[in-house]
Amino acid sequence: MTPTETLSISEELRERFAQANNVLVLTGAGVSAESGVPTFRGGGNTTVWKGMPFDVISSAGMIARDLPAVWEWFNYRRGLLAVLKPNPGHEAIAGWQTRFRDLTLVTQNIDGLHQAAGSHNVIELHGNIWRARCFECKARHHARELKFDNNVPVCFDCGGNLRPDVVLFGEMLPAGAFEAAAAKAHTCDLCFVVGTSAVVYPAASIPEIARGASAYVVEVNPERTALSDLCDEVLTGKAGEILPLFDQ
Ligand code: BJW
Ligand code: ZN
Repeated sequence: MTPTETLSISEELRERFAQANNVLVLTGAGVSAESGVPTFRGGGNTTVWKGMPFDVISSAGMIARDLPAVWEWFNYRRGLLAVLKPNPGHEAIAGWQTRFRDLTLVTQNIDGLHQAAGSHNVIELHGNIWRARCFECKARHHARELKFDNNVPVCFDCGGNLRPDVVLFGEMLPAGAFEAAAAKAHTCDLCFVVGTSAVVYPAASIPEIARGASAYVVEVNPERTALSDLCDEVLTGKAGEILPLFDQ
């Protein structure tokens, strides 16, 4: 099937949006691009850091080999994120919470900008850069409680080494997160896929599940992606420009 590709919202989609009860939104790095967060693929100045591609530095192997380097990388990125604000794309999605009987927001992003825009109960598939967790006792700590210097931060509870509470390549997703998202994908009637290249699994399977369960699937992205052909409609453009149009 070839999806309809438009710069504006079709009448059919406006009607479906007006009638929808159960809506699922899957977001990726592109929804935060207009806030100034670099994407992973297709540009962005953190794609390579100190000569290492992100899938090397953000990998389970690197945690095992060089935890201080992983902390240095994440400290650098927290520094970039600290001054950034949600954009109209995040805000539009947050506004949809009161518009539908059930809105499920599933994000691959670790930046916390959806929550900063007012979204609640966000399913974070890949963790959150503002949290750390203990290797030993598994306790989670907020980054603002931690002292960052050249050493690996340690747990207040047991003194064990901490790591960023994010999901790196080759690691399992947080217990229950994918299952909760997949269950909502099975029952949603409208599914938005916003700002993701849809190449990282299992996140990319969520719209596939929704489509398989007969949901109407809409992509919002300036570029075609691995998922475009599966979608019912592709809205070609920036999330911060397209998503607010639904409220006009
Ligand atoms: C705009 C825009 C604007 C620009 N508006 N849009 C099945 C097949 C093959 C491999 C696998 C498979 N299942 C699992 C795997 C392995 C692997 C995987 O998927 N690999 C593929 C890449 C081949 N998956 C995993 O390892 C996952 N774990 C797992 O499956 O556990 C089970 C297991 C364990 C062990 C062995 C086997 C299985 C974990 C994946 C964790 C991903 N982690 C990262 C890093 C997080 C930490 C960090 O930030 O450093 O998460 S990778 C990176 O990619 C990050 C993102 O969340 C993720 C997705 O990227 P995203 O969001 O799509 O961003 P981009 O940059 O790719 O795309 C941006 C898009 O925005 C573009 O399309 C732009 O056009 C668009 N855009 N401006 C709207 N204004
Ligand atoms: Zn601990």
